[in-house]
Amino acid sequence: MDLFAAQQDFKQEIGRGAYLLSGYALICEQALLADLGLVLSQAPLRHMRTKSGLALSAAMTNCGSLGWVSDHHGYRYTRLDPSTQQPWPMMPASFLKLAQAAAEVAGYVDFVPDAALINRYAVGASMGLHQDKDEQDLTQPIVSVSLGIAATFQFGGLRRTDKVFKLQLSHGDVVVWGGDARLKFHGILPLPAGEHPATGNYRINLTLRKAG
Ligand code: MD3
Ligand code: FE
Repeated sequence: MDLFAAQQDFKQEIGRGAYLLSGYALICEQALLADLGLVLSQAPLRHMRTKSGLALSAAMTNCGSLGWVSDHHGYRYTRLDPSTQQPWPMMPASFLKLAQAAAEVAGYVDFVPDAALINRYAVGASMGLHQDKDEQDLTQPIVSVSLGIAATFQFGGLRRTDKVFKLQLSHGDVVVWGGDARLKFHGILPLPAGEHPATGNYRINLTLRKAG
């Protein structure tokens, strides 16, 4: 294999507009983890509730100028963290640079995320099939970064009942979701018990979005 082919080998189109960049976050893992710690100290993880009052099983927080929240009113993006009434912490440069580089590798130029949703899964935590459509401009991709214990991701179609395919997302994997993939149903199966040197007994997922 030539060098060019070797360099491209980590990139795999897993659906129209969706690109898995295997291990792409490992180059900046230490910076990501350090910056994540700073964000979590300012905007602690919490279990948000749905409109119907059920707690989401993944603990969540945000950084960037906008943050995704769910409560008895429903889902939306806010400028203030409802638990501190302060602006969400600034988006760390390590998050921004990684997301922009990944988006560009996948063919999405000029991606400027203004929101990073941080999801933390403990053993048994899951995320049911859903679509992400609370963002203003759905032509902008979402970049996801998986850290820690591997999880099984489910990726379906435009209808909840469409057939899903399963994909393992491991520590350091980055996926860019744009084009036709942007509005597809997706979710995470219950996290298996485990331990990872970077995150302990958790899986952490960052999703970088242009929300506003
Ligand atoms: C496909 N998070 O935060 S990341 C979410 O692992 C979310 O925490 C999951 O779904 C997690 O909304 C999955 C992969 C992902 C993220 C956003 C997408 C896949 C997506 C948006 C559109 C299509
Ligand atoms: Fe989602």
